[in-house]
Amino acid sequence: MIELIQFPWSPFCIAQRRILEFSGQRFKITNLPRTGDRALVWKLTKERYYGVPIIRDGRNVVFETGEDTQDIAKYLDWKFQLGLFPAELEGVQSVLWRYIENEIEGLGFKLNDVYFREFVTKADQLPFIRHKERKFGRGCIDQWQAQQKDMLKQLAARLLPFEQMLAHQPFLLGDKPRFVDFDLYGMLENFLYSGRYKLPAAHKQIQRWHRRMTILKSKKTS
Ligand SMILES: N[C@@H](CCC(=O)N[C@@H](CS)C(=O)NCC(=O)O)C(=O)O
Repeated sequence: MIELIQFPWSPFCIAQRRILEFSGQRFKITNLPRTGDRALVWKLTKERYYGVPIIRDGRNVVFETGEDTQDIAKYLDWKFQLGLFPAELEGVQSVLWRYIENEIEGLGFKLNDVYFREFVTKADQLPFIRHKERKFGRGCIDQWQAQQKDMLKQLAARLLPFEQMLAHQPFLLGDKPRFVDFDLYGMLENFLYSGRYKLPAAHKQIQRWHRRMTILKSKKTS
């Protein structure tokens, strides 16, 4: 059985988890014990990777080999024949997933992190803050709190292209869900993880699509 090794709130992990659920296959979730403890990932990847998500499928351990790769999603797509990466959409998807994983993720995780005390256990809060401050500077989470209103406005603006796409079709690139649908879903579920936010009120199409994405099952298995 495939095993997903993850943090439950991580945008990239949520995207892969939703793909696995969509596949209809049985899979197992392993949450890393503590936010700072990557020992399991380090061991499974033979000391080549410490990020999440990774997946273990029997003797295969799959992890991202580059900043903008989609090795895990492509593996799942190949294994379960999900149709997430058709060749004719590869170019447009690769442009979109960079936008999704930078412009959308970059605001969504900061907005969610403002409430980290509500979803990170007390014992994990020190490594969590240290991890953030090492990358974004001391007091970064307080700054994100101060910028919350502006960041919410920016997020709504950055989501507008998706609202426009969904006005004409049920999924971002047509009548079938593709990788970028799951990718955007993961980033937005991370933004929503604290339970303190809603999707922007103006983006009705995104709200409908989000409900659809939450329950979607692959036709192959349903
Ligand atoms: N492009 C990667 C990004 C994954 C990523 O940034 N994961 C974060 C957690 S959300 C991570 O583990 N970063 C390394 C670290 O925290 O040390 C993917 O799609 O999986």
